[in-house]
Amino acid sequence: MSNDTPVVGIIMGSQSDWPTMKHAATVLEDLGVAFEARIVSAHRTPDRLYEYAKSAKDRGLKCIIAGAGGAAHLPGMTAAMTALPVFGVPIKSSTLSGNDSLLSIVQMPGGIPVGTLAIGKAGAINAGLLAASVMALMDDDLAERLEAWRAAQTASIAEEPVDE
Ligand code: RP5
Repeated sequence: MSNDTPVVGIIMGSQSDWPTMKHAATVLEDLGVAFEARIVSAHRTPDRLYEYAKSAKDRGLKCIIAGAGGAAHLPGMTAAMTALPVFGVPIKSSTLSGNDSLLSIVQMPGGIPVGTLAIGKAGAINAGLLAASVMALMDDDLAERLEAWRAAQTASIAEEPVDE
């Protein structure tokens, strides 16, 4: 992780979410966006959640990526306590394949927004990219790196399929 002051906070409800959420971290690392990663559970550590969300803006964070599974209240409760942009990543749960996580995160009441991503790895990657896009609005060098990242992705896509 970068030594710079974090501008993106990645939070997750459990250590078990990290294999998914590390994909958001990898994107931010690749793009040179300073971030922090913390375990913050809406249910198991509610006081930690309160402290994290309430202090986020004053600590310099510009947006938060929140991953949670099952009864996934972390993104919504975080958004309830900060006006920073919150991107929610539904973790693919073992029992309901992440449909529980998705519905818990996406169906917010009007007035408290959570930008909800896809279930699992793709959602975590895209949350990292969205956070980088937000930061790129204020950072021309990052905007260039983001354009380069996307161009490299485009260039990596073969025109014809091969047998694997
Ligand atoms: C949620 O419960 C976490 O976000 C995690 O996805 C899920 C299961 O947590 P563990 O029982 O694996 O710690 O709070």
